[in-house]
This record gives sequence, structure tokens and C-alpha cells, in this order.
Amino acid sequence: MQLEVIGVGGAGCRIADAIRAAEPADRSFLTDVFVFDTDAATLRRTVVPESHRHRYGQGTGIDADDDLERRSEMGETHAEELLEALDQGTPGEADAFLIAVGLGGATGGGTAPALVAALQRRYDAPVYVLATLPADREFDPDADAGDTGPHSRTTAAAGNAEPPRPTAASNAVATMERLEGLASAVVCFDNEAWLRPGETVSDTRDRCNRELAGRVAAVFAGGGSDDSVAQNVIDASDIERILGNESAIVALGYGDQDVETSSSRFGLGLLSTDRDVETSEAVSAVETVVRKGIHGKLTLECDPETAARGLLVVGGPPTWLNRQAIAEGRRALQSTVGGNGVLGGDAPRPDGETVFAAIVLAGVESERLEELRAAADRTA
Ligand SMILES: Nc1nc2c(ncn2[C@@H]2O[C@H](COP(=O)(O)OP(=O)(O)OP(=O)(O)O)[C@@H](O)[C@H]2O)c(=O)[nH]1
Ligand SMILES: [Mg+2]
Repeated sequence: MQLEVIGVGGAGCRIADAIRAAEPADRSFLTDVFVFDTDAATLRRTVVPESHRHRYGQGTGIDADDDLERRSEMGETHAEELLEALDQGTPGEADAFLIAVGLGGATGGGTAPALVAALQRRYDAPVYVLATLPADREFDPDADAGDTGPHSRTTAAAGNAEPPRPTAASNAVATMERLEGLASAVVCFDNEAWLRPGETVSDTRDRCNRELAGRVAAVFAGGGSDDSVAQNVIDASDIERILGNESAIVALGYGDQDVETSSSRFGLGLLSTDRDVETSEAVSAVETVVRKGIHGKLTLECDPETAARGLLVVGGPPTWLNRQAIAEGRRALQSTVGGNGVLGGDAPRPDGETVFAAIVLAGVESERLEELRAAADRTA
């Protein structure tokens, strides 16, 4: 499928950049990648071409310390201008839009609802939001920033401090509420779960963004490579069926395993045929990555059984993609999710050196969102 990615605000721009870098060489799935911010420095640090960067909000009296409400008004004012900026690319060819933002700040979260609404009005394609959730240590000085568990009293290590964002939880909750009913679906990445003890978001954001971008590419690049067609192609309408159009909360899972291929064995890739892969070896690799994908760490912690729908994409060098094992993996996901809303597909990557499984769990319930609501009530 063809995805149009738009990053807004600091986190959004960095994540959009990471998705661009994660596009497989033999499988393009991006129409365009755009980055929008009020902050020129963030835009400059991306590798997105100049024509696809857009700074907005100058001359409208915005301040560095503006709050979410002021930035929401600004988002309303500038939504049409942002739509026009997209005409530098080919938004009409997109099968879907993905707006990346970090919830917790003011700019991305303030702009996203108005931008999503404007895109929904202008285009028929679904508009998904990719949203990070803030870590507790950003807004709660008593939250764990050391290594003594979730109720630690230690504050962020000296020298490692990041300016606190006391409004991060309430901003995140307010933006989530505004997206409800506007976004086709909201894919969440919870920074809290991905930060290690003592780390700040800035310490770890590049690693987090790479992890997230890899999952996004695995799900949306779907299908085959440009010269190897999948047995069972996942297309834009399959993704649409799974993500839905009712602002479902979505978590992504992922598992991979390195495998030996002729090019990894002989280095230069001079041998175009893969070595023979033992069936049992291929089956075991697929089983392993599917299990990791379903039961390993998700982008948003949740019980997979609460999901209403699910998608499994198994990818890798074609000779490793054992059809029976993939069908078995889909049944495993089906029995976890329950109901009939599970789809599966394969994604041959002739040049790949890993077998991977990407899992989409849509319509999940997550205690983390409840925790953020409670924190927002406390800090309001
Ligand atoms: N995963 C990830 N999260 C980030 C990153 N940068 C920031 N965040 C998170 O996103 C939230 C919002 O930060 P920014 O995106 O910098 O904020 P903004 O949208 O530019 O809004 P302002 O407050 O006006 O600067 C933070 O509270 C962090 O939780 C990033 O690169 N990756
Ligand atoms: Mg910013």
C-alpha cells in the first residue's frame, strides 16, 4: 500500500524521519513524508527534503511556552495551510495517512485533531494517528527515574535531567479525547514502557523511534518486494478492515530472528539462489517470531485478549516463509484475540536476513490509558 506520513511537532518530525529511514530498499510504501513544526530547529534536524518541511505559526503571536489550548486554536487556524503544504507531494495517491505526534507536548497534540479533521474532509483515505504517550518521569517528580521500581522516590539523576513537563499527562489525555471520533485509529507507543530506569526521553528517543518505525514499516509495507510477490498480500483495504474507522486504540507487536541466507553466507550476494532451507528450520523460525510478536513487548502494554481485531504479517527471505507455519501463526493469533477479525499475510524480502512477524492488535483496552487519566486528574 501507499502511506502518506506527516510528522507534527518535535516527536512527530523525528518519528516521521525514522519511518522514512525504515522503508525497505526493495519495497517502497511511502507516497511522501512531511514534517511540520512551529520550531525551525526541529525541522532542520530531519533528513526530509526542504520541499517537504513546513514551518507554521510564525507571526501569530505564539510563544515557546504556549499551552495546549492555545496551540489547538493555532492548529485550527493553520489546518488548511498544512493541507496546502502537502500539495508539494502526491497526497491524492495515498491509500492512507499516518499523522505522527508525541502526546504530552503542545504543538503536535494541539495541531493533530484539526489536521486529522481537515484530511478526513478533503480525502477519502483513512487517517491514522501514531501517538506516543508520555513517560511518568516527565510529569511526576516522584516517578521512577532510578532503579528501585515503580514507587521509587528518586528523582532524575543529576546531569541527566530534562526539563519537566508537568502538563504532559493532562495534555495527552485531552488530545486523545479530541482524536476520538476524528482519527480512523490511534496507534500508541508508550514511552513509559520503553524507557529504562534512569533514562530520559531524549537519551532514548532515537532507539525508540527506530523500534517504532521498524514496526510501522513491517505492517504497512506489507505485500511482496518489488520483485517477489506475496502468496497472501496484505493490502490497504485489509489494513483498513483491521484498524477500523472508529478511533480504535491499536498496539503493535514484533518479533524477529536472524537467519542464514546465501548472501549472508557468501557476503557478496553473488549467488542468487537461497541455500535449501530445511522445512523444520523454517517452521521453527516462523513459530518463534510469531510467539515473540504476540507475547513479547507491545508498543502499548495491554492484554492481547482485549483486542477486537488482529493482523499478522510474516516476512523474510521467501524460502523461509513456510505457508503452513504462517497459517498456524494466524490461528494462534485468532485464538488469542477471539472472534473472526484476524487476517494474515506474508511479506517476502529477497534481500532480507531476518524472519519477522508484525502483529496489529486493534481495539485494545489498556490500563496505561486509565493511569494517564488518573494522573491527569491529579495534576490538573
Ligand atoms: N518516542 C518518542 N517520544 C518523544 C520524542 N520526542 C518527544 N517525545 C514525547 O513526546 C512528547 C511531546 O514532545 P514534543 O513532540 O517535543 O512536543 P511538541 O509537539 O513539539 O510540542 P511543544 O511542547 O510545543 O514543543 C514528550 O512529552 C515525550 O513524551 C521522540 O523523539 N520519540
Ligand atoms: Mg516542540
